[in-house]
Amino acid sequence: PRLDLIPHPPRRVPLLGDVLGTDRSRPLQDTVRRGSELGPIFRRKVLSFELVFVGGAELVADLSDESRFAKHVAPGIAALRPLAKDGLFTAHNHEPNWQLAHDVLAPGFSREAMAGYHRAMLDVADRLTGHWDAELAAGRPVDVPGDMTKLTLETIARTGFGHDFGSFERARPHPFVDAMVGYLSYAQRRTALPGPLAGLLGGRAAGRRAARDLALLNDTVDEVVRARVADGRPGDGDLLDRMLRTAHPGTGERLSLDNVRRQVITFLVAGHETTSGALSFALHYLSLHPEVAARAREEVDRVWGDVPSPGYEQVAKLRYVRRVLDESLRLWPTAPAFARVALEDTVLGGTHPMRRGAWALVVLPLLHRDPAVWGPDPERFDPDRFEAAAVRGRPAHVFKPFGTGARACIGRQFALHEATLVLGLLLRRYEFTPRPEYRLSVSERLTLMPEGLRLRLERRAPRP
Ligand code: MNH
Repeated sequence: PRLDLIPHPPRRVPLLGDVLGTDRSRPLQDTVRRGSELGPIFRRKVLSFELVFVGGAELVADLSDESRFAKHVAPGIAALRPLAKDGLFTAHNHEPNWQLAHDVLAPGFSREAMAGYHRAMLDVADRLTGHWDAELAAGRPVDVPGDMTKLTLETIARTGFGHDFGSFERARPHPFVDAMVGYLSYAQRRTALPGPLAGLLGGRAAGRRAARDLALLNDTVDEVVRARVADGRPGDGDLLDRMLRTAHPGTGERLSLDNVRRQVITFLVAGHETTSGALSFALHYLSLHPEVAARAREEVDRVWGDVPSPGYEQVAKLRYVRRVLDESLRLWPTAPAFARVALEDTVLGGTHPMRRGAWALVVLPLLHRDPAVWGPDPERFDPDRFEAAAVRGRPAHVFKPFGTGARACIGRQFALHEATLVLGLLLRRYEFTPRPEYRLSVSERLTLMPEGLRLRLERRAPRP
């Protein structure tokens, strides 16, 4: 965009730009704070590099025009390239493996495929409630982000790859999770302060640790793939099966073994961090809003009745629980930003000329709080914002937690099914009490998480 038209923070420092006075461990929330002062489009300078941020609904709608804009692999995602290379999430639009993998894997997210994953999702949820029952009996509050991460990692590993990390049987997180968190945080730090400065501040120890994390992630995945290949039996049509055995319907091409590794890493990472955060924020808000929790519980009791384990079809019927999730993702979209690049010289929103190849970051927490769309009190948690009539009354492209266009989230239905199922099961079984001293504190490692969230549980009286 033509930069002189775009506001920036008032005080700039020679050489460093707008870096000083920023919160390096929470760059997204820092940007959101600046953005709410600076307006629908603004820029921040990091060293000699200008980043352009967009949070206003009209401009985001324009950036969603697929004929003029496309996904850009911005620095935050580019930092994951050493790990995920041309895997689905980190691939450049022009890389042939994107289309190939997309076409081969899309049927893995069809309705039928999802129905096939349902049983495994229930099994993993049972492990969670088993663990929570034990915590409850021991009089301990539960570690929500920790346990949601175990749940979502087990779910994607089981449904996608027939692999069991044994997360609930471990006292410490699985080394894969530690390595992943380590690597994501490293990638984020490098992004917040790119170039030689990041190297200096990060230090060699950080680089060595990142290399170790990378090696562990690769080894874990190699082991999962090797086990399946050695096994020889076809799996039950899970994602790994599709990756290894399905030819492209048009060209007959297959994914290379190296690309399969990249896809497995991609799905293990992309398939659990974000859903874990979404569940955690939803539980946070449910604990703070007993009237919302009561309505949601009433729905679960009414729709599911006394069936011991709800069927696939019964999950989508939890309309209000789903709204709780949507509203949590509105306030805390756990993948909080994505980038759009101009495919041609164009004028963004009729005001900001952009050259072909110029790009901007969509800041979802700003979009999701634009008062022109969400009214005067966008911070208020209110699932009724997602009632069908209210949704119909809003323009398109105002709620984008799963991104947009051809590169939008392939796992959206998977995440929503899993999260709705689990919230339904938890609401049916427990009451959640917040700890009075807890104030929401959101940690960032490319994705968002309610840091330190613990809840006290009570077992609900068994239903008559
Ligand atoms: Mn998911 C892309 C958010 C769950 C696998 N995901 C995206 C994008 C967003 C996103 C935003 C687009 C990023 C961009 O434009 O650069 N994803 C989420 C959220 C949740 C989520 C908020 C949960 C809540 N994602 C999942 C799950 C899976 C998954 C579950 C896998 C099972 N996501 C992906 C993949 C992509 C993606 C793969 C890349 C798709 C592509 O580029 O073709």
